[in-house]
Amino acid sequence: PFLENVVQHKQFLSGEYDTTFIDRSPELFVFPKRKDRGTKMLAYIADRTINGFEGYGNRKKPSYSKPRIPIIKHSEPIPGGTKQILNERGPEGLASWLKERNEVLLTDTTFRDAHQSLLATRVRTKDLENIAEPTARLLPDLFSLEMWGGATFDVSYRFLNEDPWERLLKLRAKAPNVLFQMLLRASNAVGYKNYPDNLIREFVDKSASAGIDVFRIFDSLNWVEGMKLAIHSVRESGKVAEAAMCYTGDILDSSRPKYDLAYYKKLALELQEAGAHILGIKDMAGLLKPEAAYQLISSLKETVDIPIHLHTHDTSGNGLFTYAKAIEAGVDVVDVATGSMAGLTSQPSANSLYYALEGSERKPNLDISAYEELGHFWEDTRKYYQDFESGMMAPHTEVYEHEMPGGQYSNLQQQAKAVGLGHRWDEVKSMYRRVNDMFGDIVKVTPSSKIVGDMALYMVQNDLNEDDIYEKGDSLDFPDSVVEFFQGYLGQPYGGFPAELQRIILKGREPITVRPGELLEPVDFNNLKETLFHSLDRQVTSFDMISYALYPKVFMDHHKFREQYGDMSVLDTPTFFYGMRLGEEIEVDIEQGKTLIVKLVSVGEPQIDGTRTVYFELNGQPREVVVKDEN
Ligand code: 3PY
Ligand code: ZN
Repeated sequence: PFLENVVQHKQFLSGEYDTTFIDRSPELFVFPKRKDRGTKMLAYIADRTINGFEGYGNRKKPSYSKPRIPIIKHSEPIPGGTKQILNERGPEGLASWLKERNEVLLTDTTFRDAHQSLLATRVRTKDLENIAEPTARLLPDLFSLEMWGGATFDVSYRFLNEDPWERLLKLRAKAPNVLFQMLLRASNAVGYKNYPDNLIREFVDKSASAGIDVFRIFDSLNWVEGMKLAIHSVRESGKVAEAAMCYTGDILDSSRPKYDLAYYKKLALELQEAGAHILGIKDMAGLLKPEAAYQLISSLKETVDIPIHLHTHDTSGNGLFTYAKAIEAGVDVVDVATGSMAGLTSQPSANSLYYALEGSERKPNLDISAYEELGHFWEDTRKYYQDFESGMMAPHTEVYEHEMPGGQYSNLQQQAKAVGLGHRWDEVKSMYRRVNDMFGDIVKVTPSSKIVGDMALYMVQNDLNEDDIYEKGDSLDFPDSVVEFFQGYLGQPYGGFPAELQRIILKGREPITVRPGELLEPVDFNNLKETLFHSLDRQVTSFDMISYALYPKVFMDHHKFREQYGDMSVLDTPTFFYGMRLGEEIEVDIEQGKTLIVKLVSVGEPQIDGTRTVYFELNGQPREVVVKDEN
């Protein structure tokens, strides 16, 4: 409620982050009466203790040592950083400042892409909050912290039952000095389909006022037409528009000329023309080979005037070599992750890059021992999420063949297992590549990558090969996502759709060629507010409205969860996932200055109605909770 109140406050909405208004505004502390928070929380803990975390069964709670947090002096002022440069000079000023740097700058992705790619996006706000201030104090020279967007938005609600807007506000309060960066899927926002234009504008506007400074905007087909609205909205909000082109194919492979150097040069110019402050190169699968990076960056440096920011994934093990060549060619910023959250499907390690650039005049400004200390925190915290690790143990060069994005690999593998194709995973991977070729060799990144994955699974599951699709296609029911893609609802792929396959898949439906946003009804926010007010039974924030408009069911499920259990983001991560061990005692800070002490005393035998009674002590008082044993 405190955050809800703050977020509604006119001084907060004005975008000024002078937080003294909090102290001056007693109305912020008037909260709606809470029903017994302790009882709700015990119900959640009891359920996890008996039934485990959804989809993972009731595994015994492991013992963890407390993550090591670097010791910092909270009383000292937080050193200034790029956020202050943006505030003082504006986005163009920041871009010029960037271009003048001799050293390479770094974006740390640990709070977003690193865990999206290694731990299925499951890292919780509580853990991020624990390390946000040390990160801000110890790494003030970062260009930015990528900490929001991409899959984090829906996964927060869907699997972690937390509000992503609260994450943003809480982290911003702890890290006021480094630019906050998010990944925005242009007209797909943080979802998997195109949304109405006014929703995109509203999303950008509110994300900017809640604390995002740099928006990395990409379109899953590199369709610039689909990116312009998002770029303009970011410019309107006074923030930094980093328009990114997704790197696909291989500019070194002359037998595959579709995505050659000329293609990227033209695209870069179009993005600059569309208003980009920074040009992003989003190598989402890690396909950019070192020599290709050298050639690409060198020629883009001659093509555009804006700074260039490179993103890659280390899946093949060549990430650092690619960065070394890109840095030699003059790239301005690269994306890295804290050492213990780096490598494999994540970003290359910041620490390794630092040492690799020893002796180079482009070596980044950073306190390497501080980075190592932050790495200790992540090394310890990563253990909480061991059930979400992908199982990849070593560099995986097959990525150059299948071209699957870092964030998709483990996801599609899970999907394959879910439909009984776990043992045919190798076939799924090669089918993924064949589907790409059938679709005309397209850019594969969320959500276009999901469509290629859906089609590959469909073909393997139904034992169909390429010829079958052309011969029997008229009688096949293709996955909805594939049909919508061929209808043009995600935009237009470079080079167009393959006509014969489009005819087979659409079966007489008319495809569109305009921007999908032009055809979508705008969201009626007034109406939405009214509807939500009745179903939430509380004041409705702009954040609620946006989230509901993007993900109605996911948002309402989250609301129901909160009604039932309260805000469980206050629990420590092991308790959130596993509940408690017999005899264990934990402390839960449910709000500033209010701590509950919970002890699990005993668990009763199952009853004939399938329930068990779980016995706790809450602040020393006995409490019982009855839960259904789902085992
Ligand atoms: C996302 O859109 O979530 C991505 O990380 C794409 O690479
Ligand atoms: Zn990525």
